Amino acid sequence: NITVTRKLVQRLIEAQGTAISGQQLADEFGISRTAVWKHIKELEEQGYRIESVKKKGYILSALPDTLEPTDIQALLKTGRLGQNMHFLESCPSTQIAAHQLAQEDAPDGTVVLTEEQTAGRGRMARRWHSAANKGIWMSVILRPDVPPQKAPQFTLVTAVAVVRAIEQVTGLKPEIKWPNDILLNGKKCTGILTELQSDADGIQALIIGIGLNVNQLREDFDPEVQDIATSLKMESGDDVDRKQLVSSILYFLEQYSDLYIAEGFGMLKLMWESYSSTIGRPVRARMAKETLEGMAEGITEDGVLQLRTPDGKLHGIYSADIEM
Ligand code: BT5
Repeated sequence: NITVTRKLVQRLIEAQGTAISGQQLADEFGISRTAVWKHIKELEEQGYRIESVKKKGYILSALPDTLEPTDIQALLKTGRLGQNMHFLESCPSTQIAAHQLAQEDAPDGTVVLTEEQTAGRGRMARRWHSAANKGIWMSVILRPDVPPQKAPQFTLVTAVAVVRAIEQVTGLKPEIKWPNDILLNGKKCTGILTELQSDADGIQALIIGIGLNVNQLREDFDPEVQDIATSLKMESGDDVDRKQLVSSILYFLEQYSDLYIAEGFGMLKLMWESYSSTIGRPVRARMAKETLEGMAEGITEDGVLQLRTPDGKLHGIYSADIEM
């Protein structure tokens, strides 16, 4: 049930900067050239920048800063991820919405996106601050055919995908802090939360939550995180196109999760380690019952952090907060 206006945008996005004449668009959509022109005007009012080049036609030169799903889908280069996309103007948490959809049999690759979360969450019931209209607050439903013990690595696979997408879209060079943080200049720009729906038959669904600070300024952050958080805009000095970023994250996430499922963690472990700020450094790992200090030597094939304490013992860390 997509309107002509939306289809027109998709057509202009797919043209990738080459002009399409009003006549051609009129023919394709079975409407008059005047009607095409009216749709173009309407789109300009919505914030789309469209140049009309004499004798050539229309070129789309900029998209408005919205998360319009049909625009994102026109940018997508995936087979499955994001092909089914739910957009919510505001919601408590995209994780909650995605869990619900997964129970209702939403297909592998379903994405939930929102402009604002009123109860965004991190690990262990911590809060995730999600300023309205400034970030990417997204959950992806995957239904991989792997045993439950292979689930935790999806957090690491997702971290690599998000780093690659940030690099591709902004040129920034993020680092990964084990297990689920992405940092720029030592401050957190992304958190990842992987949750599981499983039963006796194994994994029913993975719900991968990604919170990415994109266009916030310092004052847009809650005082609680102002000193530890950063955004892509704060680091690059530019506004960043959230639609491109979503499309790029989904592209890399599909590539890397398929690679992980087909060939195991080997390749991705190497990539993860190359982006890691944790490995090869002295760290403090705060866990529920104890705190250990030592050298982070690497991660295992299972994604477990290997920490060597001064007494020479090697400890496998499954879950912790890392301080450096
Ligand atoms: C995380 O937890 O980093 C996982 C965050 C996942 C958020 C996404 S958004 C879409 C989806 N829907 C949800 O409801 N959640 C997911 P954790 O490692 O526990 O870190 C939480 C800590 O990060 C908090 O205690 C704060 O210190 C800090 N924090 C909160 N909001 C932040 C922000 N916007 N930027 C940077 N740090 C933040």
